[in-house]
Amino acid sequence: MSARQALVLIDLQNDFCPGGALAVAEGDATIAVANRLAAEFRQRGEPVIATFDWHPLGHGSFASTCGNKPGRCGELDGLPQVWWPDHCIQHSAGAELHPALEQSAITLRVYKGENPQVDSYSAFFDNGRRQATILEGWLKQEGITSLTIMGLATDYCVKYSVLDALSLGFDVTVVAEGCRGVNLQPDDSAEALKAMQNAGALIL
Ligand code: VGL
Ligand code: ZN
Repeated sequence: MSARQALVLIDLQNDFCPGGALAVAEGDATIAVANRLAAEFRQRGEPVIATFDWHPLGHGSFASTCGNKPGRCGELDGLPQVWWPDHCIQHSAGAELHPALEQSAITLRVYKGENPQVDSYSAFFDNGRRQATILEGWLKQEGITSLTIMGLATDYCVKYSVLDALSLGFDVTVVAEGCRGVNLQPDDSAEALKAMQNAGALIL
């Protein structure tokens, strides 16, 4: 049997798009790429997975929770932490998928970042790798060995999802055209793509 494939769309939510709480430059430029790829995957009967950054009010990664400045770094649960503006609050408009994303193509929704004590960039594990999402178990159960990954943001959730997927043994292709980064430092996205490639991802 040939490798079963899935498309993983990372955090294509309003808060990461222009006008959102943690807006990524051109974040909305990823939506057309996602729609095109999702249609191709569905046509072949392959699943399309959408992840959600899904924080409770007062999440520990929010600068506002502990009186920090957004964009600065500190420590959360013993791990280095960037302080973010409040974003992707569960059930808020900012946490919804971008309205132009074709939602009928989505097979599985994966939520992360619900534990207020720890941030969770990867679609597979929290940043301390203490708790897993449903994603790995679901992919194994479906016999999927190969992932195409794109979304927001290149230098955080895409990067850590890709590195975890590789470490779990999946073949990973990253569609760079479908990714945009936060770029707290101007080269962060380019460096993230390099790190994913060095770890074994194919960058398209
Ligand atoms: C993300 C920062 C904080 C992301 C999520 O989706 O890349 N970045 N939370
Ligand atoms: Zn977040």
